Amino acid sequence: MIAFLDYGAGNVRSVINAIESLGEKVAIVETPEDILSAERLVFPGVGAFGSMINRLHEKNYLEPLREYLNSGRPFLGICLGLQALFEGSEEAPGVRGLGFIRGVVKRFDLDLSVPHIGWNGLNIKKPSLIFAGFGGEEKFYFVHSYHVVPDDAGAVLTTTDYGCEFISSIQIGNIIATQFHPEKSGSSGLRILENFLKTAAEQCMPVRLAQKTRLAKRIIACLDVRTNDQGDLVVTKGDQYDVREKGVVRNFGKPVELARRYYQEGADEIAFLNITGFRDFPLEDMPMLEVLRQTSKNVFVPLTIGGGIRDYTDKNGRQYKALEVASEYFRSGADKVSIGSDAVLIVEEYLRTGHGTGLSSIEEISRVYGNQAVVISIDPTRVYVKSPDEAKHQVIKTTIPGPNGEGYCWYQCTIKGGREGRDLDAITLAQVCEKLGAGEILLNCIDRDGTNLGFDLELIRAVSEAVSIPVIASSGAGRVEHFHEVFSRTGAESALAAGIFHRKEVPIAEVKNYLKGKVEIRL
Ligand code: 1PR
Repeated sequence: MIAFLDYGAGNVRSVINAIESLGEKVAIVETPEDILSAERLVFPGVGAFGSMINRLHEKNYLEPLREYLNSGRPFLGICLGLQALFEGSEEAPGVRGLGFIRGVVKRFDLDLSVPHIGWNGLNIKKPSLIFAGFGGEEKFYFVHSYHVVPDDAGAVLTTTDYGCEFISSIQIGNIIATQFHPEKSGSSGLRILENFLKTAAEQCMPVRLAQKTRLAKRIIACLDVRTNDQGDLVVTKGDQYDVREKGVVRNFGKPVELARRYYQEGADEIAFLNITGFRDFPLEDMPMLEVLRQTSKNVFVPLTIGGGIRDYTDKNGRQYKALEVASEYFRSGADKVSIGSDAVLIVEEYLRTGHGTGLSSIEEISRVYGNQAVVISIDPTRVYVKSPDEAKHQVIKTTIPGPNGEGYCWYQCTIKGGREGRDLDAITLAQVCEKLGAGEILLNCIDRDGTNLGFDLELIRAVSEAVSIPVIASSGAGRVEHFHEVFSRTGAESALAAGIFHRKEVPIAEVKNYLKGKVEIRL
């Protein structure tokens, strides 16, 4: 039996699912005494350092945790569950951590995108039971803006390279903690968990050739989900956002089954977009929560969910915060939420007043769950102009002239699934969202969506150069070459596709085989 510390934030369901998939039983810690009597403890920290420590404090878990750690019984900390072991974090100045390891948690100070999101490798520094069965070249899923800096290097189990060499896991006796997420790292991650769960495993030291670890470019499968005219929840796919063919909503199958297929085929991440979320209220749209619960039972890569994440007042006048909606999604198995229409309205307000309110969905969700949990989904469309000063927006010079030979364009943001254009450009939107706390940009393009013509490289380049958070290139993938093109010619960290995967025109494995040797990927 594994005691499991759920302090009420973030997606802990995936860790429980991963452990249970290995045949182990999980008992959720309900009281401080449960920590003291545990024989094995798993602590999957998710969210932001300050709110995590506050929650642990409110639940009177801090002292029992220190006592448990000092007893030397087996402990596995994940992500914030590693950072919590330290004395404090730059993320929450003045908030004291558990102090089990001397040292602090620092924010990445790099020219690269932060958060560090994606699949990266390990430089193994000492033998450990968790490495049984490893070759040394495996990649694991990371998502964090902060990394631990111990005073003493003795605890370091692995390091990882991302602009600098940072500590990606520690081990002191039976206390093991990883910055990466084993529960989100496919079969390699499950093996780490399995090794930890075994009581008498051998200590192993897999050898990697002495080169730096490299962050892989991610291939993301996207499932646009909506209810069709028969009332079934289906995966659909539009052409330039029109999902109907001869008046009927296209149906590519059931979301849970398709997500499982893409996981097995090697997708590095799965995104679900509830494309009619802008008109329904997701907490009443329970099927999406159920889709997440079911998917997270056997899909062990990150799951993003979008659609309808905004404040909402129901017909009885009850107000719901976007944060509540997001919390429900995280509890059901989502790792990130993506915000579309609401982000546009928030940025418009920001540009009107010159500041954030502190109460917007982007600010509130990132404060509680961390920046990495907030993705901004942008649905832009090109607006051509003859000269840069013809529009008061961020205009780019284009090599694809407009219908009247225009040599410039700006990218107009839309809301409600592309139905309504707004007086705001995609580059400004991305920049303001980053300031407000967003951790990643999902950059669609209505003009390219479903066309198979390739990604809009000019759009992706312009946005990725304008922000320092990772950008997911989306819309238009039609051939394997398009993925290489987007990675070699823009700053995109990942590429998302839908139609070619749904129609089985280009399987994920074919994309990866083509990229192998050209671009760092997870095989
Ligand atoms: O505005 O916060 O409620 O979120 C709604 C979400 O639903 C947004 O993320 C928005 O992008 C999405 N959405 C709304 N309507 C549609 C539609 O298609 N009618 N889908 C829609 C967006 C675009 C991509 C697509 C790529 C790749 N789908 O996600 O998967 O373009 O497609 P391809 O590879 O086939 O070209 P809110």
